[in-house]
Amino acid sequence: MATIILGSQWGDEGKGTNQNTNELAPAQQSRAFSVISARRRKLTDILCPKTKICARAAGGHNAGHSIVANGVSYSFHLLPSGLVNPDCMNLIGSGVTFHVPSFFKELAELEAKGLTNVHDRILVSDRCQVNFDLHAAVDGLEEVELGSRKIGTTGRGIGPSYSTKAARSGVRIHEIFDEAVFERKLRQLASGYKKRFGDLLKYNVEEEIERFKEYRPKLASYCVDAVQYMKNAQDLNYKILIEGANALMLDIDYGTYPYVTSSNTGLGGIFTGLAINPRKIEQVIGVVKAYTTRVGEGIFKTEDLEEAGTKLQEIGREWGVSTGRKRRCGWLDLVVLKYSAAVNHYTVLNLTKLDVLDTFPTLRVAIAYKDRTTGEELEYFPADLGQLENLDVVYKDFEGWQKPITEAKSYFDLPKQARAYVEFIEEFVGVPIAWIGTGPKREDMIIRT
Ligand code: 2SA
Ligand code: GDP
Ligand code: MG
Repeated sequence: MATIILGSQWGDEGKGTNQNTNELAPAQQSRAFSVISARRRKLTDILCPKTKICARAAGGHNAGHSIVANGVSYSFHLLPSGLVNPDCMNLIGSGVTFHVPSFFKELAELEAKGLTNVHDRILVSDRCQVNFDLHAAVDGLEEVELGSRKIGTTGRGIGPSYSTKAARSGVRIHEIFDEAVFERKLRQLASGYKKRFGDLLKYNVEEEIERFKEYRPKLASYCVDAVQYMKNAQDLNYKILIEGANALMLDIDYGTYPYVTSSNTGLGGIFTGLAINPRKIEQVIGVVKAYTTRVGEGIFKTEDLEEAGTKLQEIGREWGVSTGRKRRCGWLDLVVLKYSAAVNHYTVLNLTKLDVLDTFPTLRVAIAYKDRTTGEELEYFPADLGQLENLDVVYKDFEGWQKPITEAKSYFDLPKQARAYVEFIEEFVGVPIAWIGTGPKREDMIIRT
C-alpha cells in the first residue's frame, strides 16, 4: 500500500520531516474533526520500521529536504529521504530528471554523515531523463534572456532537461550504456543549443562525454526497470512511501505558471513518475506550513515585506536547502490551500512549523481575494494571474498564543488560540489535520489520533 506526501504550497513545508509517518495514517481518514487525543512521538516511531520503499516520482536535484535524525542534520536533494531509515529501499522513479554527478556526490555526503549501506539501498529507473551539465548552462542563459521576467530557478537545469524530454531529444538513463548512441545524442543536443546561444554557452561537450566514461561503469548497478520493481512491490503489498518534491503551486500545469518548476509536482506526477496502482493508495498527505514561503519569482498574494515577513524568515530559518537563497515569507493563504486540496485530493494534512508563530500577537490568514472596484469576492484561485494581481486579499485575524508550544505533548497542551487556528484551517479546507509540527526536531510532532 502506498502513502503519498505532497507539498501543498510553494515548497519547503517540511515534507522530509514527515517521510515516515505512514504507519499512523489509516485512522486519520475516518477521524471526525472533533475526536482528538494525542501522544508524543518517539524517535523510534519516526524511523518507521514498516516502510519498505521510499520513492521519488518527479523533479530533480532542485528539491531540498532537511531532516534532523538522531541529532544529525541531513540534506536531501535528488535522493529520497527514506535513506535515513536503515531498513528502507529507495527508488528514483522514471519521472525524475537525473543528474549523475549530484547522485554520487549526495550519496558520498550521506555516507560521510554516517548513513550505512546507502549504495545497496538506492535504485534508479532506467527510464529517467539524464540531466546534463549542459542543461544547467542553458538554465542560466535562459534566465538571463528573460531579464526582469526571470523565473528565479535553482539553476539546476530542471527546465531545460524537461524541455528536451518533451521535445523527444533528451537522453534516458538506459541510453548511457550504449556509448555510441549516447555520444551522438549528447553532441546533437549540445550543437542545437550552440546554434541558439553561440559563444554565450560556456560548455564543452567532449568534457561531459569524458566524465560519463567514468560514471558509466559505476552507474550500472543502481539501474532498474522501475515498472517491474514497483509492480512486484505492490503485488506483495509492501508499504511504499512516495515523497513529493517541490509543491503544488510550482506544478507545471496547476501552479503559478510560468513561475513554476517544469514537472508535475502534484498528485498527477506521482502516477506518471512511478506507475503506481491507484487502488493501492492508502492516503495522500498534504504538508502545510503554518504560514507561507516562496523561493524565486512569481505571485505571492500574502507576502509580507514588512516586519512580520522578516520575523517569519528569521524565526522559521527560511532559506533554501539547495541554493541557500532567502525564502520570501508571508501569512497562510487558505485560498491557495483549498485550491491545492482540490487538485491533490489530500485525505489528511500535516501542519508544520506552528511554533514559528509563537511570538506573534496577531496572526492573519487569507480567506478570499476581493476586487478593488466592485468589492466582489473571489473564493478560488484563478488561472489568470494578471487578474489575481489586481485583487486585494481578504484576511481573517486570529489572536496569537504568545507562548512556546514546542513542549506541548498533546493536542490539548496547545494553547486554545493555537487550537482555534488549527481547527479553522481544517474546517475551511475540509481536510483533517492529523499531525502538527511544533519544532524542528523529528520528535516535535503532535499526533492527533
Ligand atoms: P527550477 O530550478 O526550474 O525547478 O525552479 C523553478 C521554480 O521552482 C522553485 N523551486 C523551489 N522552491 C522551493 N524549494 C525548492 N527546493 C530548494 C529547497 C530550493 C533552494 O528546498 O530549499 O535551495 O533554493 C525549489 N526548487 C525549485 C524555484 O525557486 C523557482 O521558483
Ligand atoms: P521540504 O522541502 O518540504 O522537505 O522542507 P525543507 O526541508 O526544505 O524545509 C523545512 C525546514 O523546516 C527544515 O529545516 C525542517 O527541519 C524545518 N521544520 C520542519 N518541521 C518543523 C516544525 O514543525 N517547526 C520548525 N521550527 N521547523 C520545522
Ligand atoms: Mg525544500
